[in-house]
Amino acid sequence: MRLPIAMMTVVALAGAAAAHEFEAGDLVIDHPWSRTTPPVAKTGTGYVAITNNGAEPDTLVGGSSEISEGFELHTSEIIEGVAKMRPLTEGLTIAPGETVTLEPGGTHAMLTGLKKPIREGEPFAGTLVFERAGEVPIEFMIEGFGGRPEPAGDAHDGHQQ
Ligand SMILES: [Cu+2]
Repeated sequence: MRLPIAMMTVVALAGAAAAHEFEAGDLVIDHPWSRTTPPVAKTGTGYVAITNNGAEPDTLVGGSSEISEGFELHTSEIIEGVAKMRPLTEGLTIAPGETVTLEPGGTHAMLTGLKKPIREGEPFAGTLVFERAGEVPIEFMIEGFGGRPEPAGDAHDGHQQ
């Protein structure tokens, strides 16, 4: 998705209460967020929008969170009507001038080996690792499961053991 800069500013202001962003070189990392999990969940998810204002592509290759053992990039695809996940082993490239959005039902960060449930009001620290921009410290805000519409066919429950 490509949004003009001016429009992004308006969106950020409109959501001022909950919006937060991080910058790393030419990258703007907008509103990393996560979802509450049931007490027994072994995995959580992370979402974020990343804009590349530079002249060179950069690639998100991984990351970490303080509440999980692992951090994997996954993408969801609908194959013959069934949502399936696959790891993005090649990373996620953000072309110059582009915004890449990790969101429910699409590409997301899988937080594996959760050390504790994710609860509302308990934001947690993490990092995103880029090929060019390097390791960028961020913080994930928490939204409840009703916080954003759940797309039909999101197979995310398939991850929760
Ligand atoms: Cu996943």
